[in-house]
Amino acid sequence: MDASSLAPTAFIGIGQIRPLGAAITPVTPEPGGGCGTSGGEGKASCGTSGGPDDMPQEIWDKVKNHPCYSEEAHHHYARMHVAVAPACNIQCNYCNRKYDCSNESRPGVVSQKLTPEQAVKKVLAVASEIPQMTVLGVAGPGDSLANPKKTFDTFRMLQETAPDIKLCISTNGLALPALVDEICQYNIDHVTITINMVDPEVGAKIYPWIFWEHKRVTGVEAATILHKQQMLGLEMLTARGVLTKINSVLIPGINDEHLIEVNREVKKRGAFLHNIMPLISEAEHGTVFGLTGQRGPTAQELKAVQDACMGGANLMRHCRQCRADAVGLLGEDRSEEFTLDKIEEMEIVYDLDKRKSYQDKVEVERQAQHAAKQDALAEAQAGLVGIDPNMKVLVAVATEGHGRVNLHFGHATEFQIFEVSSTEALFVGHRRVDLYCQGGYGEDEQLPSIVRAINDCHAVLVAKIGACPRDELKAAGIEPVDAYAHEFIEKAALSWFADYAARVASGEITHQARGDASIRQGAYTAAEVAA
Ligand code: CLF
Ligand code: SF4
Repeated sequence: MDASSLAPTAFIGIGQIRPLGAAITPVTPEPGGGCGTSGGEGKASCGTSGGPDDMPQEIWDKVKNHPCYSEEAHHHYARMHVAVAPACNIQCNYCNRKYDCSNESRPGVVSQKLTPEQAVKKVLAVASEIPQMTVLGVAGPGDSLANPKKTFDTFRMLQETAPDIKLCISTNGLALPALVDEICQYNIDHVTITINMVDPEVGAKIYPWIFWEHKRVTGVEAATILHKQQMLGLEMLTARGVLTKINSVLIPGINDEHLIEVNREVKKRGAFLHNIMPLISEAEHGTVFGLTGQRGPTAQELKAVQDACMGGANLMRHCRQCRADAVGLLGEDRSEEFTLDKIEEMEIVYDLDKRKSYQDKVEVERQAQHAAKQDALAEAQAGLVGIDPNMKVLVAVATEGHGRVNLHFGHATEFQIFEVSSTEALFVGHRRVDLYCQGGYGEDEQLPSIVRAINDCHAVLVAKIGACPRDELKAAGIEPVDAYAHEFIEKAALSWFADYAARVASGEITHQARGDASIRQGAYTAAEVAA
């Protein structure tokens, strides 16, 4: 479907959604205890973009090198998942764990299931090869806490051998309250709970059944039990100072506006972050939603719900909806380098001192980048004086890291999206795309899908771009810009915006609203980026 042809009624307008605001009364978390890793005075009020000045030191220490809990950290630090938890105690209409594709990147997908012993060996292998891998997560392919022995055995063994690696789990929450003490015992500092509803009537449309007290429970009764367990588990973790992130899957027509209520309720209970993710739904995945034609949201529908939640629980917007065996920086997947066969042949040397000194270097580079970016931004902001403060546009950015516009259009497998105005360039998400440049030449068949993915953007900032995609983007109304190659992203975006606003003011161009964009649903192209 061409995103530009989507009916306007398909969009959720900001005005249609009740904004969150000052009316929210946060519940003061109970005093911390246990765990030995207390979060201090309740939760910090910053989002993933926060830094050391925005939160208590003990919270910053927990998030500063966790790529999911700190947006900035995800450019520098990697995570890995080990697929030790195959079973699940509920059924979600968007999940089918039988589907497996090595090119597919989405939750529940995995190539090899591991025993705890195999998992620990794999973690040590990755830790010795990727010293900036700081977090081990158990995120399926089933539910981490429906497999408590395998999950906790893995963490126990790993703690004994690699104490510097942070432990993280993701759960549907059904078994959470009963296992909070064990979570604290293993110093698991980060817990994600997937919460898609706080109203069991909504929940009954998402969860056909749960397995509870040795029997299958269905319908509203099942959703009621799940809801109570999720809320109780969240409150218990907050009381113990464990940082919690809430993942919510946005399912148009089922829980889209309802997620604002979810955001309000989880904030009340002390959630550190709220990650609203798009439903991925294709018939080929064999899920109930895929087979019944339930669509995922468009990019603007997702953004509208996220924007409406601003002011509530802080948002994560850089999630990549990882596989249950993902390895590497968010957005890259190196799991194929660490299959069991390959690990057998590797010389594994887990060297804590070497890892620490590497991470110290990463921190030095991070600080230098941060300082240079602040200088660049101050310079760019001088050019924004007098621009209509109500004018906001989205720009897509091709980057391979270091916070700069430094990637060829044809080499991008995703674009970062920034909302630019006269006051700031704000990261609001990313869009995965098919690789345009395949084996050294442009794949013109990919262009329409790339245009659809960034169709709500006014410009795309790249290090370089060929004549053909340049013309096609222009024809679609998206300005290809390579004038800011290797510049810091925010500075480039603001400088382009100042120039754009000047052209609008002079009458050279007319400012027009853009359309909507599609979110990539199927497997992504795993083709190698041409050298
Ligand atoms: Fe893994 Fe999740 Fe821990 Fe991160 S992922 S268990 S919190 S270490 Fe991160 Fe991946 Fe999004 Fe999850 S990008 S799907 S939010
Ligand atoms: Fe699948 Fe996770 Fe839902 Fe279980 S909780 S059915 S593993 S998505």
